[in-house]
Amino acid sequence: MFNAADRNAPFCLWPRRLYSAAMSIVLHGSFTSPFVRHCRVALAQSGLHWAFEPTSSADATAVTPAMRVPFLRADGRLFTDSSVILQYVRERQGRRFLADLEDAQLYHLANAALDSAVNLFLLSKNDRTPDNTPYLKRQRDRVVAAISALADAQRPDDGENDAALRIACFVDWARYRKLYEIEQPSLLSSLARLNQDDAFASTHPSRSDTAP
Ligand SMILES: N[C@@H](CCC(=O)N[C@@H](CS)C(=O)NCC(=O)O)C(=O)O
Repeated sequence: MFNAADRNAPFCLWPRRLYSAAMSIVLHGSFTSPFVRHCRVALAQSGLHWAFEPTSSADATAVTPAMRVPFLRADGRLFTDSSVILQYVRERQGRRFLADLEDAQLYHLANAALDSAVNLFLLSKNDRTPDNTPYLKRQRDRVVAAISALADAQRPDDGENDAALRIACFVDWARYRKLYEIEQPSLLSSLARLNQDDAFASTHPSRSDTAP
């Protein structure tokens, strides 16, 4: 657990009961999940007082009916999907989550691809692959088609734009897991720009060294 009141805050180890009482916003999730990463970035950008509690999807089972990470406890409420967590954070910032139709289209396309890619990744651990399960071929085709469409699309470069962030979280995770060849210059240059923001760079899936 660490205090993440601002993006540069050092990690500090508080006894759990003190920390739970002091924090009214606690994000639960893993260090590698791209959905969790997007929420961590938005919270770091928000200036809100919040904390991160490393939580596995297995641990989420007893807490959230979605049985996944991330989930967020905030103001006595439980939010069980990254999209609604982002909406909560942006509204607390006085901003709209996904300001227009173009942003919504890009965000949801990247999200559809990310959902498929994560499912493929998890199923591959049980030897379910596109080669032995026809529906998974369709899932893989969706990921590949979406990567191509996202590479061709005009994307906002604003580091707090949730369409740009969702695409970047997807691309960085897929590269980290070595799942897809993503070499399109438009996607890589956008990723490089977002990496200039410490909130994004410090949450790379390899950075579980930040775990307390
Ligand atoms: N739509 C969800 C997707 C979350 C998700 O797929 N999380 C993965 C980790 S990256 C998970 O917890 N999977 C466990 C499972 O599906 O049982 C969101 O945006 O929060």
